Amino acid sequence: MVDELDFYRKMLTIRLLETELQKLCLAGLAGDLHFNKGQEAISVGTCAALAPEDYIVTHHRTIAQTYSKGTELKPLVAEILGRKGGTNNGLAGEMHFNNPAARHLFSFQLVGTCVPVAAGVAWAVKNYLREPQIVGCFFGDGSTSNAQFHEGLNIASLKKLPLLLICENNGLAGNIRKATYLPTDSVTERASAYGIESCRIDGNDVLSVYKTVEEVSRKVREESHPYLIEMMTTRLCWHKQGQPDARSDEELQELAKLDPIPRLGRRLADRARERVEAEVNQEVQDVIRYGLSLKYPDESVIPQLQAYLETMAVKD
Ligand SMILES: Cc1ncc(C[n+]2csc(CCOP(=O)(O)OP(=O)(O)O)c2C)c(N)n1
Ligand SMILES: [Mg+2]
Repeated sequence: MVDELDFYRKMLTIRLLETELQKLCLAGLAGDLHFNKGQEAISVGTCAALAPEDYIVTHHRTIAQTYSKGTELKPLVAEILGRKGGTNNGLAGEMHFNNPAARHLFSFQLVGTCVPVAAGVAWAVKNYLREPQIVGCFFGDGSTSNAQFHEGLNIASLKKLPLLLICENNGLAGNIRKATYLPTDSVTERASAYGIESCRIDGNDVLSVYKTVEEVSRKVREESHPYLIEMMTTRLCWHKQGQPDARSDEELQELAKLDPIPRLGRRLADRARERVEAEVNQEVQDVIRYGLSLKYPDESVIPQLQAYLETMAVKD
């Protein structure tokens, strides 16, 4: 259901959370994180349109997706800070994060790897579990120049897998610009080469993201085939915290005009918007304080890890 205030709350939560986490990175209290500033509409709109039982697989820029898919803030922040109480006991961190309870199955540091793995999950959902769920896979435009992207699309097309491919096209791979890695005008052309239907939308408009994913995911579910949505977006932050931006301040100021959060905020009544802003601000401050109060993991997490790995084993 379209709930503009809820979309605003979620996008703002991601923005303020990442702002606080960045301060911790710069103070040496958190690792080398990848943030989503400017790209929040993609994960919030997509995950709101997916069913809660649908699965997601993500790339390295993953905080927004996992929060949008339903991971609670406390275990999320604990994990990002490498503490006990994190979804993965503080051992996975941002880029190897997963939370099966929210159906976020994997995230990958290696660019492109998420695509064939998501195709494998979609194969298992369709042919092994025989469930009606679909798999959403989030990846960047840079990863479409990686061999694994092509392998994943090839098999997804041949096997007619229920795979929704979400390309977050920010026109950058790290600090490198599109002309260096993307020889086609669009990523949709790459999907066409594999006979995969696709469309291109404004990924900074959360309402358009939601509506498109709602329509397309129905097709993917009912007709069982892959579909690629190229979501055009703007990263308004550094690629990662150890690597300051190669773009000029002027360019970033120009791009900030496309920020999805004030864009949605202008549609809301002032009082409701201000109330949400105050609540989110408080919630983020509280959860950061909570995260910093937690202990780092020790060897006591090993039996828990072993028990977890056993639950992952395929039983016939
Ligand atoms: C296989 C592999 N090669 C190189 C890297 C280094 N690397 C990390 S992020 C990145 C850029 C990825 O660009 P894109 O997929 O567009 O995602 P974005 O960072 O723009 O969200 C690269 C090359 C990596 N992580 N994995
Ligand atoms: Mg990119």
